[in-house]
Amino acid sequence: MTSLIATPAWKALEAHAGTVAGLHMRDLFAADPGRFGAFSISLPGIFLDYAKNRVTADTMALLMDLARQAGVEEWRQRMFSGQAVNSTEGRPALHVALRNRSGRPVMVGGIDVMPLVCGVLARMRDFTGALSSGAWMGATGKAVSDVVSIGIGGSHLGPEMVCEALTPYRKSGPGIHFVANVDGADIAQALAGLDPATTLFIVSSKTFTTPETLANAATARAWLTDALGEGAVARHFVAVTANPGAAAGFGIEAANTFETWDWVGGRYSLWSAIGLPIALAVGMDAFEELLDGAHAMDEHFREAPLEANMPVVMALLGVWNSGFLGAGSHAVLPYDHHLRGLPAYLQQADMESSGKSTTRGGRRVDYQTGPVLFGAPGTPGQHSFFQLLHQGTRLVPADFIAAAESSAPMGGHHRMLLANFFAQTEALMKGRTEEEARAGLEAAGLPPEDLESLLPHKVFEGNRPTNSILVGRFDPRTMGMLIALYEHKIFVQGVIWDINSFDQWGVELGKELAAAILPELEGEGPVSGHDCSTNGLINFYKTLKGRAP
Ligand code: G6Q
Repeated sequence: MTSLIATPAWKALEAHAGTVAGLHMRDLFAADPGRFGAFSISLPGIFLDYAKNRVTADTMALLMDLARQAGVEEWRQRMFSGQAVNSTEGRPALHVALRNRSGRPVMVGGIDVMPLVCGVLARMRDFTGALSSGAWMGATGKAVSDVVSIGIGGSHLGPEMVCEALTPYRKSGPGIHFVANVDGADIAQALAGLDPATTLFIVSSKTFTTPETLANAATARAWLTDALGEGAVARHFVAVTANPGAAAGFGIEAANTFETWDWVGGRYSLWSAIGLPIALAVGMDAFEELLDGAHAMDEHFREAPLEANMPVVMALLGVWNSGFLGAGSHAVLPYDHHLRGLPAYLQQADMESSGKSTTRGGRRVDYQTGPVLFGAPGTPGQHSFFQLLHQGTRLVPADFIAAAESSAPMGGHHRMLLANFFAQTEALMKGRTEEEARAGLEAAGLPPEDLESLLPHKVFEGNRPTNSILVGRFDPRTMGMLIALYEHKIFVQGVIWDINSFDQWGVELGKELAAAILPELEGEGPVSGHDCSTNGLINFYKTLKGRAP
């Protein structure tokens, strides 16, 4: 099959990129006062301004050609109709079914999965109600005061991020804690101060074979049973899994096991019972509003023409920035304290999905795929790594994300926050010319020799691409829209790059090697079966542990 970069649409973009290379966004704005209107998309609840990108109308038209050539519309249809778009694992990727509020059936292998999805949602509603009302009691008859969610990767990052993002919508009810790391410090910290008699554990693991999660679950179980005996497990453990047999083997009853399915990818699973901690934190009504928001974005993604399709446009800008402007990274900058976990969440969503170098057909790609995603909340980021965004040698496209309304109105804080939000994208776009810098230094009364030496440092090239995403407020619905927006952006990029966004084979090798090394750490004597660095490190560790090799 022809490589992406040999296709007509890519070649046309390559030729076009030469003409855009010399353009500065300042000039594009000066030439077209309607640029904001032309390069923005407004949906009920969420707004995207992408005018501050190094694109013209021609660029966007050529990018749309690329999307059509790559078959974005057909792939979108395949995903929504339950075809096995996760080709290397032979599965559909049907996170959209989890928030399908349309009443339309979603078929997997000839079976409508919507009754299953709705059934689990109903069970989640019963469970969260019982827990918050105190009807669910622990083994000693006490109500639950704390819930500890044990899971890792896709079974952790989404629930934790959304719980944090929806802090203003927190219902009174049990405290929610998360344990992901196999480092014992994580669970030790979570359990410190908790009372076994009033603590409930959710073991979230699609496979129920993940070593970190099973180790943490075993430690939690021992902590509980040491205090309350084996019989307590039934009242203090629930599971979310696609492997109920393994959960039963652990001692979790079928009645306390919430089902998820192999057609839901881990990093796309917060909409399933994996989101149980979210439902506990904000209540089932708010959890369903989160699903409603995601569904609204799904409907937009399904139906809007590519030109006016928010995820498609964001995806194409990402392809443009990496494929034609040489950007190797992408910053996500939420101007909202409660969204501080969003970059870490998107790191998994994006980098595990797009960190691939093999096409669907098994060929090594000869172009760049997913960028390194990073980020931090504004304004702390401005006092840290933004220097590189403004004046570094690398081009770092960025998404700025903010809400018009604060969830914590405190004097003028929100206006200050938003002033920074607006100012940063303006500064990144405009930069500061030598003339402007000179005028500023002259106005400051700098002596000529100091002025000349300082001048080069005061110049900002500008022309740095940014998207601005603005919502009314970060409520459950807009959070659902925002997350689904990024999910579909990632999917569209995967289609264009001809990679499978839904597998993650790259995480396997390290897991296998760790399993082989684990017994070696316990064994006597030096190890010699690895490269000399790994042998040396393990043997030095043994020395440090007081076990001479
Ligand atoms: C995500 C990945 C991965 C997964 C974890 C946890 O898409 O598949 O991050 O979520 O490895 O897996 P389990 O839920 O099976 O424990």
